[in-house]
Amino acid sequence: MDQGEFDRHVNHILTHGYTVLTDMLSVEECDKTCSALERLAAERARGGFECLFNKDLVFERIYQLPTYLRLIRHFLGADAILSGMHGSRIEPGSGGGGLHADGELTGYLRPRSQATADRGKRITSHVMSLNTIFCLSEFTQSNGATQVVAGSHEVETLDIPETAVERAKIIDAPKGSTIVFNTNLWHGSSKNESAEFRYALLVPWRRCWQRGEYEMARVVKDDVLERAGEQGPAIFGIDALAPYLERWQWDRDRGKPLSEFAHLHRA
Ligand SMILES: O=C(O)CCC(=O)C(=O)O
Repeated sequence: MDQGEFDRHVNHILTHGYTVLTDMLSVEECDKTCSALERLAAERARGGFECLFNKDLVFERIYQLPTYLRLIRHFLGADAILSGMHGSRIEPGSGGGGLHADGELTGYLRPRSQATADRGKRITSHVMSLNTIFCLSEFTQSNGATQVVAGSHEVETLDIPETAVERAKIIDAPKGSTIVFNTNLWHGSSKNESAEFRYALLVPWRRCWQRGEYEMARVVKDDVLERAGEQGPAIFGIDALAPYLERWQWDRDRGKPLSEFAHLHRA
């Protein structure tokens, strides 16, 4: 992607709160990823659709897409961390459950984490986190595609903006596209009125100093981290892991005790 196009995506996120990157995955990669989700669907109730990078090689592709990573890091810094990787399969007749902004569970919008001094206001001066949706199906007006309220990322108050529901627009996106949005943006799936499943991957990112939805440095399997190569430690927040020993006993780059304190390692 040339600089001009990259800048257009950056500006679209700044102004509207989201952008759509096309051709992130090929049709063949989308189909393989959907098949992997189908294999995992039987275990869905027991977390089969969570932390997918640990579950099949096809999911490891996601954080190896250079343009995608460049955009994430443009907003969240070079050490941005992966906060989750969830599967989504919206059945015919489902979806459209309502609009929300992300970060209520473990992010900075967590209701219990609001301080009186915040005066009910969100952080809008900086992008604190991004969510990304990989469209494994084509996203259309009628198959459960994501809907967004453009510009709502700038609303400071915590409550849903008054006209959000009327202003929400469903995003059309070709199969293999990625929707990237500021997690302050009000959004949600729409109703799937088609006869097919709508498949997607939901892949949120945060600043390295925020807590992720999972402690990725501990969740990621050793072989997955190794295959992630030199980007792996940043993506999985290895050096962001808070030490459980004193600083002089801790190897920050490896997220483990220094070798002379290996006997203090906690699994
Ligand atoms: O599945 C979708 O289209 C929306 C997903 C969503 O709302 C989220 O990841 O927070």
